[in-house]
Amino acid sequence: MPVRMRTALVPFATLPLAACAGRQSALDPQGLQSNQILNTFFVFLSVAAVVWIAVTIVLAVGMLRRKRAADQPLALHQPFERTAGRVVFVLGLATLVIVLGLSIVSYAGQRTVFAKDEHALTLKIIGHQWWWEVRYEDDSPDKSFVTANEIRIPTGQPVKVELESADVIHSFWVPSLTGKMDLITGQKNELQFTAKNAGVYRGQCAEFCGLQHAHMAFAVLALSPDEYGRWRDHENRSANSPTDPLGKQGERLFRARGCALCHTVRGTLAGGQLGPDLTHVGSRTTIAAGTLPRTPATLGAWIADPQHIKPGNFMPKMPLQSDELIAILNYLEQLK
Ligand code: HEC
Ligand SMILES: [Cu+2]
Repeated sequence: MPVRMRTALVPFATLPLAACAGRQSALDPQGLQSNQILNTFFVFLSVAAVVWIAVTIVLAVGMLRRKRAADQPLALHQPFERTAGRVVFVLGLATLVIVLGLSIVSYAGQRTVFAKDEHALTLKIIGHQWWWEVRYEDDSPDKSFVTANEIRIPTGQPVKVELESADVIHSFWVPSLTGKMDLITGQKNELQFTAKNAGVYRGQCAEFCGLQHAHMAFAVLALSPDEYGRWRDHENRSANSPTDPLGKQGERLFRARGCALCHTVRGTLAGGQLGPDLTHVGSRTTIAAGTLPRTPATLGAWIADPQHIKPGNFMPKMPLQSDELIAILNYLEQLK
């Protein structure tokens, strides 16, 4: 294709942006904060567009009505100089007013985006290379629990996430609900958001954090308050104990083959801290930080060779016989 034709096609490459909607889009806000961010964005965009169009028009007029070179280019033309001075002054003033106006719009927006609600539901989120630890902490420890890579929240209620990192800097970003915030080692950052509508929103680490950064996603499931309450009660319980022989064998192998060194399954002897909590892994929607949907097939493939699915991640390929793999898979599937 000739270069000129290719260049002419470039603007069309942005067309897919027009379809930005759904699970992960700042242009389709589903939270109070993301709504505010989008409104602020549109105010900035409109003002900038008006200024840009005005400048382009003046430039075009200037070019079309170009005067012939004067006989004495250095001679001053007093009335013209005065008018020009006034125009520059007025435009300078207009720039000042626009910048101040936009600052005010931006500050006003921050009141919503960074609002703090004392009664917010508080979660602690810890970034790991390359997955998310999610801690639901209650005043009474018997109502506190840990999960991973999935955040369930009630709609209509402010949610505060306290962000920390276990290793390098990560960034918490759910564009449909709110803006970004970094997770930094040794520092506590906070972000608050309120989901307006029930739905599943995708979040993504937004700060390059190593090899598998692109596979460090998570799901936010906004549920009705009733549904959320039921989920929380269930999630707070210890893991199901398998009753069938295969499941029992799987539970044994989970410890015997070393899985328990890195993973916790509450209510069992497995108490490892290096990897995601698996107490209710069977009811999560994805595995490996949003890399794959959770099905028996993907879970089996992951246990068989996690390095194939997510090269470089910190779960080693474990040498398992196929019958051992089947037993462990059967066990994990029961951890609903
Ligand atoms: C050396 C520590 C370690 C060992 C041993 C280990 N894992 Fe993992 N596991 C991890 C880490 C770290 C992750 C997160 C990987 C990622 O997503 O980047 C993980 C992720 C997982 C996940 C996905 C969880 C989720 O919600 O995404 C499952 C399931 C799992 N491991 C099962 C097992 C089983 C079964 C074994 C034993 C055969 C095992 N693991 C052994 C560290 C370990
Ligand atoms: Cu990252």
